[in-house]
Parts: sequence; structure tokens; C-alpha cells
Amino acid sequence: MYTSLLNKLDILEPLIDATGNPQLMDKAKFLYDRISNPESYVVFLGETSSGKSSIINGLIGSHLLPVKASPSTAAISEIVFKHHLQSAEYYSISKDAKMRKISETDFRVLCEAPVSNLARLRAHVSTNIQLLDNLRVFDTPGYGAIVEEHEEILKDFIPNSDFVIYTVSYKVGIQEYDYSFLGFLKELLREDAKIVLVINRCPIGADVNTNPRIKEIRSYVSDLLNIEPQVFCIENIVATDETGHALPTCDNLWNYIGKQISTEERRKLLFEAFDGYIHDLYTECDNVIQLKYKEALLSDEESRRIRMAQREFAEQIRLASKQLVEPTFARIISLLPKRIEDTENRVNDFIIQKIYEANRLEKDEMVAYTNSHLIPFTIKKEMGEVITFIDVELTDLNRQLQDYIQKEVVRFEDKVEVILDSNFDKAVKSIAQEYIKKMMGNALSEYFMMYAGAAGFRGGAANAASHSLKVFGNWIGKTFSKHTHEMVQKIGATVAKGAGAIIAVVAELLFEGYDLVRWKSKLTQKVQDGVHKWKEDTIPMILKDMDNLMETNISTLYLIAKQMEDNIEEEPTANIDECKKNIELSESIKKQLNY
Ligand SMILES: Nc1nc2c(ncn2[C@@H]2O[C@H](COP(=O)(O)OP(=O)(O)O)[C@@H](O)[C@H]2O)c(=O)[nH]1
Ligand SMILES: [Mg+2]
Repeated sequence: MYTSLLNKLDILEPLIDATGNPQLMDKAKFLYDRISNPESYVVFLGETSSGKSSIINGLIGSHLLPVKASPSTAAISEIVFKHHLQSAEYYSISKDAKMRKISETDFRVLCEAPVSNLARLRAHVSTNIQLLDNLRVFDTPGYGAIVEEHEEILKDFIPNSDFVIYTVSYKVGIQEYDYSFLGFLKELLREDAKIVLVINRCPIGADVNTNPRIKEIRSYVSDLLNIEPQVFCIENIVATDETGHALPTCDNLWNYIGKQISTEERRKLLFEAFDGYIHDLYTECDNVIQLKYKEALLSDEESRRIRMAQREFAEQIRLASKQLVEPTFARIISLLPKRIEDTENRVNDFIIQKIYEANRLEKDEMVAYTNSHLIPFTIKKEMGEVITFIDVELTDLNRQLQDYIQKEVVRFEDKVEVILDSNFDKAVKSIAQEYIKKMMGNALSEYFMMYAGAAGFRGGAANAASHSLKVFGNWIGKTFSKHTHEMVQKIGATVAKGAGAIIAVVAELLFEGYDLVRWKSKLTQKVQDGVHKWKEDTIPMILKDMDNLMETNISTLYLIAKQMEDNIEEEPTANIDECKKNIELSESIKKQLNY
């Protein structure tokens, strides 16, 4: 499909070999595989029992995924559809990213009872629909389990998916959790991703455009998402085999997905992204080769002193965690509980006032209105301030980190300048920049392997970076703000989920019975109980999120430091002639690739 890109990689191959750098070789192989098998991600979301697993089983054509797994323990499973695969293959992927081939029986057992270090399960199954070749479908547990136990769905899968299929059961309709989930789903998604609404178990012959129930679900979803999603209805078929579970078919849905993933527009997008990555790869190889040449020109004493400067650079970078990261998080963490407590009061005041303003006779309407609107709306609004506080503090920290690192880069460059004999010409003196570029290329490679495995393509970073050292600072800033952004969104999810807990408390009222005289005070009491419980549950969750983000920031700093020190381990190549030959090779490949 992308033959011209594979040709480019072939042209690049001798240069990659010449670098002798295993990381670049891995990257090239990874890229080759990705280009030969471009994949699309589809993530199924929706409340437990809305039929996600059943619908995927319907496409597989067998009862592979369990349809009654208890939602909080179930594993995430990933089904990769291959056009006319000989026989299905099963894998387990552990939390340290090791993939292991397993038997079908083990797959089924692990689906229902995952072991603790299991990250997810993967099955490669055959499809006879060619357009679905390499489609990767993720089955997920219910919303509650996602927020509590499967952070990777929020952080990695949703942001990288091409399609989200949101399933709702016709009979059950939109529930509190759907409300919370849909409320922030759009923020997590990439701009070009599509949301598809699937209404499962519809009455036979129900019309998508006229059936009132379907219209209701549809308008609810479009209100919450602010978009008109594509809607598909699946008829409620009866189970005919001994398992007692139906295998719903949904040709319309899969045809739609198949067509969408093979549009010309999407093909172009992928092509450009892959092309950008290949350009990056060339640039990284060239950096390594230029650096080797310059190192070969150094005297032993000069290279010893440069190594020392590199070590000092790495040490300074690590110090930033003690000097900047830890104090900032300590401050946020000490202020947060009080701020969330203030929120509790404001939420109560607002809702109680609304309850007292209501007409005495509107008790049932008011309970429903409190649940469907007042609680989620008020929590979101009032917590908005807390989230903004976190966001502002962290954005400030990111800026400080960026400045700090940029200063260290400049200091390192100055040191190298002093070390080098004044006989060296300017080109050779740029060796400090070469070190930084190579270090950055390595760090970016790691990110590439982590995130480009998904469909979220954004090529060209390393390539742009090689032109100016300033970009290095920008890249650091971007990396930190990406983590911050993800965490702030995750907190949004935590807060929204908490709102579901209050709703549950208020809903108890419906079963307890309440009279016309005292309903306002009873409802008020329930709201207060619910909001209090929400606060008690939410504070530790947000503090844990903060802890995680601090760890991520520190490990990013350590990654940068380590990349700088890794350069030290390599002995400079003594053979200047070979280095020169490699530079010529790089020049000629650059011409061939038109860079
Ligand atoms: N009869 C019938 N049952 C269905 C259909 N879709 C789902 N179910 C049943 O609904 C229950 C929950 O389905 P499941 O796929 O586990 O939902 P999930 O929790 O969203 O993955 C199971 O008992 C299924 O057999 C359908 O189209 N027809
Ligand atoms: Mg399921």
C-alpha cells in the first residue's frame, strides 16, 4: 500500500547499519512493520451489559469474549482482525510490555480471571472482510472499572483511537455513568477521531429516525458530545445455540468502519506521518554519524573533559526533581484537600438553594432534575476551579523546568567550547550540539516506540529538532505539558465519576418514599450525604493522581539524564577515514531521498 515509503526505508538501510546504533535499527524495523501493516484502532465503550463483548463476538463469529465477566476484574482484550488468517493466535501482554503466545484455553481463562501482572490480552482472528484487515478492536470493562483500574484506556487507547463505538442498550438507555463518561469523552479524543453510537437490542424493525426511544438516546448523546454521532441500531436477536448468548451481527456498522478507515483522506494522513518519521530517522542517523566524526578528531584529554561535562549535565538535570518538581507537588498536595472541602460547601449551597426555590408540588420532577442536571452540572462547575488551580500550578512548573533545562544545555555548550582547542574550526566546535541532538533523538525514539504504536501519528519532531537547539527546550516543555494535560483530563474523569456516586445516594430517596411536606429537607439531607461521600472518595483519588504525575515528571528528567550519560559509554571511533566515508554515504542518501 505504501510501497514508496518502504523503498525509502530500503535506501536508508545502509546508513542505519553504518551508525551501528541498535536503537536506530529497532526503530527502523518497527517503522517497517508499521508501514507494512497500518492499523486502525476501534475502542468499544459503554456501560456493563450494554453488549460490547457480544457485538465483537458477533464480528468474530464465535463466543470468544466472555459476556458475563464481572466488570471490575475483567481484562482488557484486544482483537486484531486479519484478512483470511489461517488460524487464530492468542497472546498475553504483561505490565512490563512482554508479549507471550498462549493457547485459546488460556486466553479464555485469563479473560475471566486475569492474573495481577496482565496488562491485556490479544487475539488475532480471521475476517473475510478485506476492508477490516488489521483492524484492532478493544473491548473494555464498564466505566467505573476503567477509571479505577484501567488508566491506560483513558491515557493511551482513547486518545489514540480512530473510532469510539459507544454502546447503549435500547432498554436501559442513558444512565448516570454514561452521563459522566460522555461528558469528558470528547476531550480525550483526537480531533479526527469519530464517535459512533450503537444502540443494542432494539426491537425488530425499529426505525432509527422515527422510533422515540432511539431518538431520545440519540439526542441525549448529541447534547452531551456536542456533535451528531453516526447511529447504528442492532436488533435484539435471540440466542440460538447452547451457550444461551446471542451473536448479534451488524454488517452496516462494520461496513461503515471498513469504508471509513480506507478513505483517501486517511490514507494521505498516514502517508504523511510515516514519511515524517522516515525523515526523522534519516536525521537521527546523520546526527550519530556527524558526532562520531567529530569525536574522532578529539584528543584523549579533550574527550575525557567532555565526558566529565556530560556527567555534570546529567547530574544537574536530575537535581531539577529535588529543586523544582518535588516542592511544587508538595505545595499542591498540601493545598488540595482544603480546596476540595470548600468545593463541597459551594456545591451544597448551590443545590440546596435550588431545591428551596422549587415549587412544593414538583417533588418528583425535582428529584429527577437534581440527579440528571444539578449534581453533575454543579460538581463540574465548582470543581472546575480546583482543576484550574492544578493546571496553573503545573503549567508554571513546566515552564520553570523548560527554562532550567535550557540553561543547562547552554552551560554544557559553553563548557565544551572552552575545552576545545582554539585550532578547531566552528563546525567541529558544534560537537556539544551534536551530543544534545543525539540524546534528544534517543529520547524521542523511546517516545516513538511507546506512542506511535497507535494510530496517533505526528511525525517530524526529531527532524525539526535537529535544526535548532531551541527546539530541544520546546520538546521538553511539550513532553511535560502532555503529561500534565493527560492528568488533568484524568482528574476530570475522577470528578465526573464521583458525581455518579452522589446520584446513587439521592436515588435512594425514590425507594424510601417521602411526603409532600418534608421532601425538601429529605432531599437536602440526601444531597449533603452524597456530596460528603463524594468529597471523601475524591480527595484520595486526586492525591494519588498527583503522586503519579510527580513520578512521571521525575522519570522523564531521569530519562533525559540517562540519555546524556549513555553517550559516554560509547568509545569514540578512532578511524577518521571510516567516519569520512560514512559522512559521504549520508550525503548521497540525503540526495537520493531529496531531503
Ligand atoms: N438476546 C440478546 N442478548 C444480548 C444481545 N447483546 C447482548 N446480550 C446479552 O446481554 C448481556 C450482556 O452482554 P455483554 O456482551 O457481556 O455486555 P458488555 O458488558 O457490554 O460486554 C449478556 O447476557 C448477553 O448475552 C443481543 O443482541 N441479543
Ligand atoms: Mg464485556
